Amino acid sequence: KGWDLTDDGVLAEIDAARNVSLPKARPLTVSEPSGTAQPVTNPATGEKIGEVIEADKATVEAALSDARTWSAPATERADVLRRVADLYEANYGVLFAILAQEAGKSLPDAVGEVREAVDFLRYYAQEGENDTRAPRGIFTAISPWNFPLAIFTGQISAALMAGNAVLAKPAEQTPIVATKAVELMHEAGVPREVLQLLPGRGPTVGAALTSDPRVKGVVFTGSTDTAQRINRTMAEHLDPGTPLIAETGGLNAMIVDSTALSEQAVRDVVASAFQSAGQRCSALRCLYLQEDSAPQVIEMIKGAMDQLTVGNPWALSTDVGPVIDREARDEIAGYVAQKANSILHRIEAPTEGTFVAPTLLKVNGINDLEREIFGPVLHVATFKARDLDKIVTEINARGFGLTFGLHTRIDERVQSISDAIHVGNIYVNRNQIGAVVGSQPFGGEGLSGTGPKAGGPLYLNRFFAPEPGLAEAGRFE
Ligand code: TXE
Repeated sequence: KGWDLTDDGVLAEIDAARNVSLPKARPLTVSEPSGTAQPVTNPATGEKIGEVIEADKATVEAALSDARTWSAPATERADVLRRVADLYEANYGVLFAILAQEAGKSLPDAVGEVREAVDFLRYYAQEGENDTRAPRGIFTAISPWNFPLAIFTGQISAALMAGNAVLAKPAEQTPIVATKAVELMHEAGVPREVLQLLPGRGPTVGAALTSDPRVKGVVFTGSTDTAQRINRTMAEHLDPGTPLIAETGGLNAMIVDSTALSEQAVRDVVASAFQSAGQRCSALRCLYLQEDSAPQVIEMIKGAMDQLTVGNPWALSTDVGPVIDREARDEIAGYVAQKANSILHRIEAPTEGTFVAPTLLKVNGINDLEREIFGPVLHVATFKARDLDKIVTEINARGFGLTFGLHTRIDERVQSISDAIHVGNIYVNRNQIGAVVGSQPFGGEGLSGTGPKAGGPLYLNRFFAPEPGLAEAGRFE
């Protein structure tokens, strides 16, 4: 089921949700929780929209000792997850409202996010309902703010489907949607001792949940740096062989040669680089254009950027909402200011709130990108046909392997570049955007993650206790 943003009923529901009071974010644990209150703000306006009680040490400790694996048969667990999916669908208005206000999601992005969360629930339910393997035990699930419902739900539903006890720590910025989601999971029948929510900071709650020897697995999505830190913590404190399933950042490239259909390529470039204000790990960061067609394609990209509306995520006319918080805005703005001499194009953005103007920067290649800039900034380089192999080598050598896009009408080129490039997801002549649960599993290689790909048939495997005699895959390096 989709939500058609031109349908009057859907619009009325969304309109009504504008005024609902948002749930108070708090630990949802077996024992009575305690902790300190922190404000939650709307990135578009800077206004306080609510509060979160962040779990303290005692609450984390109690959650660890109260946690129990899910003894219900797999078919029953699957039914409960399907009921969660139904509840998400029934509550879409309030979920959109939270996503817009807490995470700055535009309405089309919010639609996509709820859709993806529902798909994860139904997909893992179907994949796992006949599986008789045993769970590992307590699984920690640590999620980012950029898909605070979809990734959060995907991690938890996979761990639950395998029968694990789950301790979920959402990102600091997005505890409200996490609280709503876990309330719905409990309402659907996930026992409280099987799933507990522990909002709080990475270095405190996150660190505690990845260093306690009672934890038998960690599923993480976030930055590469944090994954590496968690990997070290786990190596020091947890049983050898405890899996870390990590999905991390990227430096994603696309090659557009002179045979490409330029209208289509430009549409895909602009969508990938600027949708969700560039805050997707799959987003295009470095575009390579073949020299002879580059000037024309760059003009077309500028024209398409001029059509984008940056602003209030709740307005249907908005294409690009705010970035997540002031810190992110200042970091991205500082980066662009440093590169002022390389700006090819930049459009208008509101000055109030945490908006960042979509920006096009000239570079020589991916090696000019010092790090992943998680915002609406696209880098563009040009190349000569004879240098294609060199570019592929250059992209591979950066070590990130998340997404890669290619626009060309030369079949042999599709084949040779797809064979040579080391990434988890390749997009040929289409939009370089994330996952499609079930049909396009998503995940990276190298510095971009450990696999297995989320939303794919292998994903559940590592959530189960290993079969005797089978070697465990390594950790994130
Ligand atoms: O990450 P952070 P962010 C990536 C994306 C970008 C990042 C954005 O590319 O790099 O995620 O998310 C917790 N011990 N992807 O800025 O800071 C922290 O509290 C334990 C990739 O939020 O790494 C939060 O809950 N936990 C992607 C979570 O880690 C700690 C899809 C992530 O925070 C911790 C989406 C610690 N010491 C985003 N420190 C993909 N590849 O699929 C922090 N945390």
